[in-house]
Amino acid sequence: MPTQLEMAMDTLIRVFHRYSCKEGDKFKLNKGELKMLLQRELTDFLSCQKDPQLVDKIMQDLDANKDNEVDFNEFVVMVAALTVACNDYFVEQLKKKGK
Ligand SMILES: [Ca+2]
Ligand SMILES: [Ca+2]
Repeated sequence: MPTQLEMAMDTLIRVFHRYSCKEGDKFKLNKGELKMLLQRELTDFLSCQKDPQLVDKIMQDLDANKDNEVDFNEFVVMVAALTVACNDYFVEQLKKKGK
């Protein structure tokens, strides 16, 4: 039986490849694939952002090696940053409850 953390890691890999294999390079997300992933997998995160340029901005931010594609390393950086933000919120709520 895999642990929860192992399953979470496995899920990250599977989600990335589900979108990256649709067009062009199977191991990288182009802008269309990234947009689809964000819309379907980060729906809440995206729906509270009204900026129509958001996907372009995220793409630019994530694309560390400037090849106009997001590889798995670059994708994981985004997930880690979002997870840190969620944890900050979670800790804040716990602290409020504790008082
Ligand atoms: Ca691709
Ligand atoms: Ca890249």
